[in-house]
Amino acid sequence: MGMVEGHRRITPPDGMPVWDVDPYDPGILQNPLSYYSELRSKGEPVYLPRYSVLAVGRYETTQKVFSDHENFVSSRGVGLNDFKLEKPWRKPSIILEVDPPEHTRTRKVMARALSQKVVKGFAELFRDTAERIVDSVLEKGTIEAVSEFAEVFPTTVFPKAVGMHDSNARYLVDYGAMVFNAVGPDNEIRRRSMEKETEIVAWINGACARDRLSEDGLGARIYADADAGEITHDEASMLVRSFLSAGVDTTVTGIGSALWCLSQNPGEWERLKADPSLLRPAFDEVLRYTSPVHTFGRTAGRDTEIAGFPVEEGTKILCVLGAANMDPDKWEDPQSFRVDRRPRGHLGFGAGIHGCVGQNIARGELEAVLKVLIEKVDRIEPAGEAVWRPNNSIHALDTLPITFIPN
Ligand code: OVM
Repeated sequence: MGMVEGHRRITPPDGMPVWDVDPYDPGILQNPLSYYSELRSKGEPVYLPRYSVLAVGRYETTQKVFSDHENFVSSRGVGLNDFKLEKPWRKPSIILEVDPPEHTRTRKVMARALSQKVVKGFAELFRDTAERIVDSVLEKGTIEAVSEFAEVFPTTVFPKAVGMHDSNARYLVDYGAMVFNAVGPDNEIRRRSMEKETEIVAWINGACARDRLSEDGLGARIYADADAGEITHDEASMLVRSFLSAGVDTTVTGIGSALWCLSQNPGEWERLKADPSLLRPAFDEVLRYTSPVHTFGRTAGRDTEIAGFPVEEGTKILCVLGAANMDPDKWEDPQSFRVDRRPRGHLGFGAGIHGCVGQNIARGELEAVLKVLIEKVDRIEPAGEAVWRPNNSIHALDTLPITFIPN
């Protein structure tokens, strides 16, 4: 059996479009727009011989495949490795890399811990932290907004929300990069982020233990559900690991990308300042426009079809969420950033039963940051070239020079 990147090599059916592209080329990962449009224009699905996978990028099909958990499973991994055939780099997540019925129980526990009601309890923490950071950047004037703003907010509030006794901002950010790079191929980008794997994984796993957590955070809520018998205590520590895997890099990216969107579109910044009811829609538009998670995969759990083409069991399908979020058949003038677009159905949080379970807290963080910005800042101006950082599944900035001008 021929293997490619940890999954079975497939033979595409006659007539399926074939494209000799490497979607994990650093240049494409940094500036993916022309790759997105070419992918959509080839037809669907497209066979990529480089990795022997299918790819979808038109909105309708991407949405459909990504949310069809019966045909396209998550339990075999959401990256290129087929967990049924090769051992994954870490123990599979018991919420992300699992299907119903197992998924249903852990999802329920996580959804309850991350409910709107719980997130409301963090409002003051989010607000105070946002004020402190914005005051400090206004004093500096010009900053590198990834390291001095975007990374600072989540690495300050998130460990407190989870209730971590000891936090390490560098480890949290670097672990996120590992987790998201690991869903891609074994390329240079993935290998580099794994260089400190042993050290970082040891720290992360240690931080998930009950005795490393306070009694009033998100972690304690999960362990309380273990006490109540809904999950085991080992499962509780795995769900805390999911917080640390998915909660930091994603929100760092969201903040950085929001600052980028608003600095590049001063008219939209003015509209947001004039109408705070646009805070939430503006964040959704940031997600649609920048797609922080640009690609996640699924595996055909049985023989099935996509857009009329047969798809055999074991086939990996790349769901290019970034391409779907820019599909002109779905979105009017998709390449314009509009704070009042209200992009219903965008795939920035995914879709279906695996749709982002942390989106309440992500929204709470972003809305707090944007609210303080519109209260204190007059203008947000580019102060140099923004550079994107290649990652196999996250589309994030590496450097973002920005000048903040106070009211
Ligand atoms: C996890 C997890 C959940 C969502 C995203 C993610 C790949 C990880 O449960 O570990 O990043």
